[in-house]
Amino acid sequence: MTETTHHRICPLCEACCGLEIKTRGNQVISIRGHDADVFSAGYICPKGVALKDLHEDPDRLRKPLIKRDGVFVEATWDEAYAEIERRLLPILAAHGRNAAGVVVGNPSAHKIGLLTYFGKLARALGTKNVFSASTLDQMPKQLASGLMFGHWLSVALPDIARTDYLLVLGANPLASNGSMWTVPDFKGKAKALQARGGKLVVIDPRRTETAAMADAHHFIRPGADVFLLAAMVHTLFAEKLVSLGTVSEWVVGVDAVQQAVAPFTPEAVATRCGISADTIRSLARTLASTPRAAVYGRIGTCTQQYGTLASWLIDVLNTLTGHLDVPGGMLFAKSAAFGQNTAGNPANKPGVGKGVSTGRHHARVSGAPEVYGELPMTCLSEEIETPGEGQIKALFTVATNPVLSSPDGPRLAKALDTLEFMVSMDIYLNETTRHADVILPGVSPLEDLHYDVAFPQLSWRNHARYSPPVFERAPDQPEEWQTMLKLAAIVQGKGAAVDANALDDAQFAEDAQRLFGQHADAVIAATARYKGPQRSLDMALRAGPYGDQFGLKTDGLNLAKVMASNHAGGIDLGELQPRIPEMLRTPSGKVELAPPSLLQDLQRAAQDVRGLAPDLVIIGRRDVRTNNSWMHNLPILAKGPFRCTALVHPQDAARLGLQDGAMASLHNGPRSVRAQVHISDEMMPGVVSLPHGWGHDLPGAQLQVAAERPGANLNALLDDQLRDPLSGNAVLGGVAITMTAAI
Ligand SMILES: Nc1nc2c(c(=O)[nH]1)N[C@H]1C(S)=C(S)[C@@H](COP(=O)(O)OP(=O)(O)OC[C@H]3O[C@@H](n4cnc5c(=O)[nH]c(N)nc54)[C@H](O)[C@@H]3O)O[C@H]1N2
Ligand SMILES: Nc1nc2c(c(=O)[nH]1)N[C@H]1C(S)=C(S)[C@@H](COP(=O)(O)OP(=O)(O)OC[C@H]3O[C@@H](n4cnc5c(=O)[nH]c(N)nc54)[C@H](O)[C@@H]3O)O[C@H]1N2
Ligand code: SF4
Ligand SMILES: [Mo]
Repeated sequence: MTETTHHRICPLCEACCGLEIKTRGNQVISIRGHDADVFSAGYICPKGVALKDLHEDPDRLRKPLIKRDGVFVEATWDEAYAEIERRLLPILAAHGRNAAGVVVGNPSAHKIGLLTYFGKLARALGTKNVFSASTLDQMPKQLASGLMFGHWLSVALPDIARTDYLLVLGANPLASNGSMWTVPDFKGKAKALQARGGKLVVIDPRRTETAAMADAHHFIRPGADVFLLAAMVHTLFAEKLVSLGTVSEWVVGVDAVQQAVAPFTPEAVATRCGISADTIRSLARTLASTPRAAVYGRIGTCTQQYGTLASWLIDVLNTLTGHLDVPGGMLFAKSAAFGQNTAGNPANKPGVGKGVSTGRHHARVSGAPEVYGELPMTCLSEEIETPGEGQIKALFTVATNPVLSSPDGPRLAKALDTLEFMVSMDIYLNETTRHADVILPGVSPLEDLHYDVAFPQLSWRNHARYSPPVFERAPDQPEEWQTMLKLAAIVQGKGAAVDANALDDAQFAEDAQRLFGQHADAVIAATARYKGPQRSLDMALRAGPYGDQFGLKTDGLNLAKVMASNHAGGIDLGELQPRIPEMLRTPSGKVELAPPSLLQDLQRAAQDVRGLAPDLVIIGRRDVRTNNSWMHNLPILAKGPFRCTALVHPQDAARLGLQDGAMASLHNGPRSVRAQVHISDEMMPGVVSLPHGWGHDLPGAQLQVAAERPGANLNALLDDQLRDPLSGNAVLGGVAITMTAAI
């Protein structure tokens, strides 16, 4: 049989690397980086290679499962849809639309079918009970960026190829490969920065892989970033270092920021941060005096009680030091399709917009405000448990495993058992989907077409890349967008027999009408060769900032051209460029440096400046061979040293009587887990690190490889009541624990 070479973007993490995949028949022979890829230039990590194991994993589901008398049995797709219709509709009829909840997880961000069609299911359900991994992750950054720049995905990105100083807080891109910043081969780019005389500085409670290669690393007490950042802003004003540079006429709120940070002198915050006042001043001065400099913060700065404030202050620093919207500083990507901050469609006017707002509705039990259409994930258990109007009785989970990935997973597991009905779209029978009544499997990534909807909006360089499926899917296996449309039709009472393609045609026509009005028919005709997400993609590319405007601009982009560039590694659209004011979508048409809700929340921080540090707190950790909770079943990644260890500083180990390699019990109130101790001076004294996504020893899951070394579930230790009040994001780090040697 002949060998075929395919080029495919890796869908496993935000780096979006281009892969070269060789196949013979239906066998994967090899996976390596695609050297010609215009964006990732051959870079790859071990997870990319593991796509072969994922494709071949015997535990990966290939047929729908229906639970009958407590046991899962294989079913046809028609049987599964019929079961959902039969069980779900009476619940909606009896208890109303809010009786259904939907939870969508991280892999959906990497699937065009799930990302562009999930909203259709949520809208068809008409429920307020929509949850996602965003509130375990980046919602603070999205809210802060939305308030400042006008859209949830208008996130400023370090121009790493041209900067001379990069300050990184709460991110470890050497393990995570970058987040809210699509930057394959961060290490290579950081080394190039250092080679041209630039500096990388890391602020992290652990001396991470990224910190180890940095020019300087400062430990910080978990959760204290807001104090450090506010004191740096304070220093800029106190030492007259504020200089807005090219964006000065487009920024409002500078005076209000100056007033708001007045209490945060470096001396006032030093103990709280564990960083000296001199160091804080010096960080601020270096940032101000380096012409090309950038500050980047990620999950460590989000998953804490001041997550939105910290995310905001990072961009306040970038702005006040003249680094916003300049080469070598922080720039905004201009994505070829689906960007809400590009002219794109006629309704989307450059420079001003609706901005963002929160609290259009509230969680029933806690009263937490809606943010970006969602309620906090940490409200899910109580919304299922608490009786009354609007109680969740039926749940859809889509590509998510919250029993492991959300705080107080054991509580959620119990709550899921009380549901009247649960449907999971997932590729595994795992810790969460074992609670479902019906599981609908997605395709293998190698059987799926791919275009990144979200990540080009967060990319270090502009690009457009499309991957066709490597293998054909089984004849009866639907694509995930089709499943989503079927579910949407069922909950609308249109019947399980409805034709998903016909529904899609009708909905596309509606979208075209809404966006293009009198030109809708021409748009429908121009994109008629495609269906499903491909058709939406063609429309978005053609109407987008580089688009062919449906034939008006002959040298512009369309899907056919992007497809044709697949083997050449995609289409490079150049370095990021300054985009203010055109990219703004705030009602004022300005960068809002001082959103009132943030100034108000800063007072909460001001009252906590002298807060005492607990003796021991816990934080998370990522390893390059893991991906949240779901890749521990792949042999190539699972081999090697055991990774789910609790890192403890030698002083803490001595104080607590812990031995290297021995087991310890970790306690947080009534919650406890056991984990293996690894003594390491990588840790800041008083801080323990345990990775999340482990704990594969729960009965009923079908993950043979993962179960061999299950590890401990960090989220069994965390409380689901701690949140950043503005964004609803969970607090996943800096939580006080106690630790004892296990007997
Ligand atoms: N303590 C602590 N907890 C954390 C974090 C932390 O740092 N510390 N990080 C948080 C973050 S950032 C995130 S994003 C969340 C992630 O949490 P989740 O969004 O729940 O994601 P995963 O745990 O990765 O689970 C992904 C699920 O999707 C399934 N899946 C994989 N591919 C596909 C597919 O193609 N189709 C379908 N239908 N399903 C698929 C997998 O089998 C798995 O069940 O975890 C959060 N939890
Ligand atoms: N290999 C691998 N890659 C991944 C993932 C994975 O699970 N495995 N998950 C993906 C996902 S969903 C995401 S969201 C991204 C996340 O990408 P990153 O944000 O880079 O994630 P981490 O590697 O967890 O780095 C967070 C860092 O914050 C530090 N930290 C903890 N608390 C604090 C604090 O209070 N302040 C400061 N300054 N630092 C703190 C931690 O020690 C850690 O080094 O990674 C993605 N990529
Ligand atoms: S860094 Fe690894 S997992 Fe992430 S996209 Fe690249 S190859 Fe895939
Ligand atoms: Mo994430």
